[in-house]
Amino acid sequence: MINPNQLLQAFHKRYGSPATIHRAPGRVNLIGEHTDYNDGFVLPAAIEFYCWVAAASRHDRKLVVHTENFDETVEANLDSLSSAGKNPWPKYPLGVAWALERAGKRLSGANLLIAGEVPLGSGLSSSAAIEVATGAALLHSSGHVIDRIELAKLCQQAENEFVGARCGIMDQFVSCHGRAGHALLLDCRSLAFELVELPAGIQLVICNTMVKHELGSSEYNLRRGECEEGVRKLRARLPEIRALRDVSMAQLEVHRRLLPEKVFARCRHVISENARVRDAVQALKRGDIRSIGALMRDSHRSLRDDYEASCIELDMMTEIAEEQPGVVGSRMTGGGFGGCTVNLVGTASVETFKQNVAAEYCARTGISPEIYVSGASDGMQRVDVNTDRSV
Ligand code: GAF
Repeated sequence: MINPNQLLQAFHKRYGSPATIHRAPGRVNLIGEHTDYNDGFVLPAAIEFYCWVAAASRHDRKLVVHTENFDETVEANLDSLSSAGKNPWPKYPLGVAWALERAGKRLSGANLLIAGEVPLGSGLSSSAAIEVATGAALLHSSGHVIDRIELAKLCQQAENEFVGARCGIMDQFVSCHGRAGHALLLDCRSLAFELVELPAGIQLVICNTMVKHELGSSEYNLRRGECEEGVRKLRARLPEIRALRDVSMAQLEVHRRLLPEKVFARCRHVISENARVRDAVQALKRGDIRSIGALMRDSHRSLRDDYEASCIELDMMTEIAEEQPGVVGSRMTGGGFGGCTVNLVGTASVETFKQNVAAEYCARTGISPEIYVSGASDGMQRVDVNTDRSV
């Protein structure tokens, strides 16, 4: 856990001035996978792992960004921001500055010190966390009021157009709007959202497979393309639809012959997953833990078989989890092709769950997993070190 006082000291040592700190969390998605870019529904929660950004404005148009994670510094001019270059991490903070400026938020130059604690490349949205924390820091140090919905959208634009990853809005949105103890139901078309309280006596346990299959980002873009193809082809008979969000399972079945088999399966995942998100919210509201577990299991199967976004390690991790006492449900979380599973586990069983899953996964794969227990946390905040409060 990063200590904000130490971060301020490190900032002072590096840049010789005081600073303001913002932090933004990573996320875990309970259910609703690969639905955000189909105008659908998602149910993520922000987690207690953050990206921290200490910042102070400068009198010129220069950005100096140092990351503690790689012990590297980049410098850029706000008038000539470019995404060229092989090093991936600077594209996130610079991309956010680019998107903010393009949206008419005139920024002053700034010195930034970034320290991220969201495990990198594990599907827990370390990228959304750095984007949102940097965006908030830059807006604040330039004297702008922060509108969280606009910030989420601009961070997504940065990732889509500057970094070059075609992600949806889920990760940036929950990093801005998460609430402690709650999951967030988001309508990715209207951006209307509702906070849904998580049940007492249940913990979020995140199991990191420690693998990341390199095909991940290209497969992600392929899946998006297949969903778009599905909409295009279905429109021949359903001209009113704009996205898979608008198609019912009955309509998909009726028009099945319009679609290549794989595209049909991708559409079936998205349409059934949207229904599962709504069912999961109802189940949460009535405290129906068993139904939530069943929905998580169905979600994983659908991602594995219809969407083909899982991998051997994720399947194994969920299988092992399902064998443990006290587990409510288990599924892959995030984009897939490696990364983490999300598990709901009864509080009394968490320690045994962690030990058993780690031992069994290691025995089967030779890989030691990391297992994190996290409450659902608040979204982006400014951290007031003097009063030790978040504002
Ligand atoms: C990644 C993306 F960034 C999200 O927008 C979402 O599509 C997710 O994969 C899959 O649900 O995290």
